Amino acid sequence: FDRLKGKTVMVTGASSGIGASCARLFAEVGSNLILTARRTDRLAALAAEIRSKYPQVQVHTAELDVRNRADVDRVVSELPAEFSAIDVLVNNAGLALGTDPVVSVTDESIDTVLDTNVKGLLYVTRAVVRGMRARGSGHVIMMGSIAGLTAYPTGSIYCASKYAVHAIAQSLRAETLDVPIKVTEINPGMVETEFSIIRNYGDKEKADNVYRGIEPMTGDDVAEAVVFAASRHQRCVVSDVVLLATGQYSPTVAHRKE
Ligand code: NDP
Ligand code: 8X3
Repeated sequence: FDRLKGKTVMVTGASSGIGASCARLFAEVGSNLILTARRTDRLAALAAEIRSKYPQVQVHTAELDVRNRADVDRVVSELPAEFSAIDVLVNNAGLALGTDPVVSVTDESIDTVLDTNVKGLLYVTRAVVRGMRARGSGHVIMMGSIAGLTAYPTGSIYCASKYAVHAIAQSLRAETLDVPIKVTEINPGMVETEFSIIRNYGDKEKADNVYRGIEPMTGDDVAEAVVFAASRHQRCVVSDVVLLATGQYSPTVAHRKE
């Protein structure tokens, strides 16, 4: 992982789960970090933890709601000089809201999930790739999902958002071959983070039920794949990674121990 030492890595949604795990693992391999999310208290605590453990790692935190187009452009354009050349963007911020069938899907779910997972991801990608293109290199890592490969009942909006991530990744890859910019999609299955708590509006019992009888992956498992992809030789692109919990086949098929 020596190739990542001294590189500048931006992680969206770094305040929790997979994003926070990515931040910790990139720090471990010596990358400097731009950590963004809405919950700045969480970012500050994570930055303090990383600085004390890895004093050589530079960390910049910024409050950022990826749905706010103007804020995305401002945060990227106003980065301190030492962080302005982003080598790796981890487009991780995202969520699902609710488990409703199409006929009763809520306005809140439609707007929040598509605004965050699709439009927000595009705003951040656009703002960062402009600089990568100008500098002649870069790597964009998209947090997709197996929900972006197989749609399932009660998943319509979330699945649609992750199918869109897959499409954006493919378009971006084809558009940036000449630079070249690397584009990687990471598509995890079950990962125990705050994802299911948020999806189920804080209902811990429903969230726990998602992982009933199976050992889900952790954010660290996903971070290992992200750092692996980011650390390949310049001649090699990890284009797609699918990660499943052991015993899981698809979003809806898993062997559960009773
Ligand atoms: P968490 O809920 O633990 O983390 C989600 C992160 O996204 C938080 O840091 C949150 O930060 C951030 N976020 C949410 N909305 C916004 C927003 N509008 N602007 C900026 N940041 C935002 O879940 P995960 O770590 O599991 O999720 C990370 C990614 O992984 C998501 O894209 C998710 O779809 C994907 N994924 C998750 C899987 C799982 O099973 N857990 C499986 C496959 C993919 P804050 O609230 O502070 O803004
Ligand atoms: C989260 C995985 O299968 O719960 O992206 O939709 S799933």
